Amino acid sequence: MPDKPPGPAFGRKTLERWWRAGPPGPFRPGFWRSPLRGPWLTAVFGMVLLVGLAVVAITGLLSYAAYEPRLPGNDTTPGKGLLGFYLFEWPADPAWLYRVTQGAHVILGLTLVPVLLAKLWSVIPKLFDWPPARSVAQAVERLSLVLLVGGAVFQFVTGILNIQLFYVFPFSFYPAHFYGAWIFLAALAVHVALKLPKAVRALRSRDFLRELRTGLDGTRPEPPDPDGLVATHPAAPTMSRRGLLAFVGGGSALMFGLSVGQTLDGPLRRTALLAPRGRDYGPGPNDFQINKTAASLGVTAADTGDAWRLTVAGPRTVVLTRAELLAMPPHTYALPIACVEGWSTEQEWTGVRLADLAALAGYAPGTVGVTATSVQRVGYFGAASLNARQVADPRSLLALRVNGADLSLDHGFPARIMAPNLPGVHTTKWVHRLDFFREQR
Ligand SMILES: Nc1nc2c(c(=O)[nH]1)N[C@H]1C(S)=C(S)[C@@H](COP(=O)(O)O)O[C@H]1N2
Ligand SMILES: [Mo]
Repeated sequence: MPDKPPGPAFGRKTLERWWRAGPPGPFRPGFWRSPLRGPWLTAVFGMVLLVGLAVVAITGLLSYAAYEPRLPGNDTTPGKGLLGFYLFEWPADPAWLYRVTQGAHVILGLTLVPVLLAKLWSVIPKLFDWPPARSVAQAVERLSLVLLVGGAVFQFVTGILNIQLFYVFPFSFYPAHFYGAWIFLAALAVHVALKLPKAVRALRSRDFLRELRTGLDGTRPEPPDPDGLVATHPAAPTMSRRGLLAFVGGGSALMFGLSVGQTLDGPLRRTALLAPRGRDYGPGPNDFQINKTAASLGVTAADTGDAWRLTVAGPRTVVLTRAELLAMPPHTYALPIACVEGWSTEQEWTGVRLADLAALAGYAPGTVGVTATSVQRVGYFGAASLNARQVADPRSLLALRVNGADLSLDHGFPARIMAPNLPGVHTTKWVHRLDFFREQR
């Protein structure tokens, strides 16, 4: 008969031990055993991400400028405050610019997904650093990492959901992705400031080309590092660094190869297996990608039939039938629809110059912007404004025809906006009102 009952299996002693050594599992240094983790590997992924994300960030911010949020009806982020500091008058030339910047934003973003995952994998032991905070400085740094990783994941997830599913959020994509970008960029700036010297040193610690020549046999862990990325009890390697880099690079190449086709017209478009707008619709003049169908937005034949009129408003207000528009001087230009989702397609549009319509409304072109309003009553993108430069460009049209045929209902019959270097979202379909306004800047 023992004189003392046995103590509880899980008591103060255990807790004390956990506090010193960390709870069992991933918090213990011996848990992470990949012999490939180390400062050099993390720095390689980090540098690729740094350069790639810089391009994604710049093209993303340009996309916001292309939206011309200062014009009536365009701003989805009224609370942006100083964050709009860099906005400038978006040019109409070159016509393909937004096609390239937004295509690069989306396709490069997709291409970086494997690199982002590899980078997170390479630093995962740090997530379980124990104790949670050794000093105030370290606590602040770890909190900034929450914003960095959380921000990156949020931006990639909202971006990818948007291009795959077209605005499925309980909140609007634009403000979420815009504010998320600034939070992420702020956290990234802090991270780069703190880590860049270390990353540069780590990169210099190994010869990249030599690493590419080293197979599994020669693969050894990096020397122990103060940050604890290198495993304290490394397992035997099952893959060389070269193999890992090839795996991640191959993943990126696959993402790129399966999405770049959405910006190419012609047979290569069908290679965009990862892109919902990668398919081929047929040879007809109206057989190209449709963002939102007329039916999905409740646009009916009654809205767009014989009773349809275009109201052109300025100092003079003019009401025109489609026949009257067709009687005005027609102009034809090949211009791309370049969607914020990254897909784009060039088609040949015929219609009336916006500058001619501005003149009808009593304005000298070059000084006025225009708000185009659709007959659409539900959903987003029923109205958008173009700046004065866009209105004045001779290629800016109220398009009535495409590829030699009347616009189909889904492509915006009776009339839609089509202009050079204009984000697709502002090529308003089923236009029934044009309000010209003097631009105040
Ligand atoms: N009225 C209206 N116009 C619209 C839209 C819309 O939802 N409603 N979608 C826009 C978007 S996001 C794009 S990319 C283009 C696509 O044009 P398409 O459907 O003819 O390809 O139309 C634009 N015009
Ligand atoms: Mo779009």
